[in-house]
Amino acid sequence: MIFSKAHFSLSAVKPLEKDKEVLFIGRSNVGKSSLINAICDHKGLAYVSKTPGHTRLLNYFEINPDFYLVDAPGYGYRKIAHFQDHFDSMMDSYFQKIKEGQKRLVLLLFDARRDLSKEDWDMLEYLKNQRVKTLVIYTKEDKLNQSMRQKALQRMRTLFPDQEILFVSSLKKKGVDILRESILKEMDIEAS
Ligand SMILES: Nc1nc2c(ncn2[C@@H]2O[C@H](COP(=O)(O)OP(=O)(O)OP(=O)(O)O)[C@@H](O)[C@H]2O)c(=O)[nH]1
Ligand SMILES: [Mg+2]
Repeated sequence: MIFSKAHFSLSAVKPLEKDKEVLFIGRSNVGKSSLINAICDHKGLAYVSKTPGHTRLLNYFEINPDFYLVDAPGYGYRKIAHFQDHFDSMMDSYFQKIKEGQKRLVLLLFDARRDLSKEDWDMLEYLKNQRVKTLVIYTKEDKLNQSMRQKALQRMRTLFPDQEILFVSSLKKKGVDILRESILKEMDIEAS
């Protein structure tokens, strides 16, 4: 499996501008780092924490020399002074620097149990204005009971009628195979 070769490359404030990158975005604690670990089948690859706001930089995980998974800091965590400004300028610089021929995919993560927050809506709007394909991912699927699942599905169909959406559980490894396939397809990489 191509993802099992993953290793931590480095933390950066500025985008590294690799050929192929998958950027994981979502509010703090939504499960970005856990999902990277599940995709790469490697616990402890990305730092997972119960305390939100741990990650401040872009963390690059190399799958092969031209292909990276990028763990972004979580948004919506207000306890760190000036963090939002830092985050906004980091994102602007990330999207502005994308060059012709470079492949990018954004995975926008939402907690399947919650309504979208103001910051989630702002991020959706922001990403609409970037010319990068975005996949919406609902996380922590294992925490849903039958009625929550119905509610989440309904909400999802109303909010994103035309959008490809995936439910995942990093804990139970649910939806992870399908997500790997989508990533490889978008990055134009043969599964091996
Ligand atoms: N039950 C369950 N818990 C999860 C799942 N994914 C993540 N978690 C838990 O959610 C918490 C946050 O997970 P992280 O992966 O660190 O979240 P993050 O989005 O990287 O958080 P920040 O780096 O602070 O932005 C941890 O306690 C994880 O164990 C999941 O699929 N199911
Ligand atoms: Mg994290």
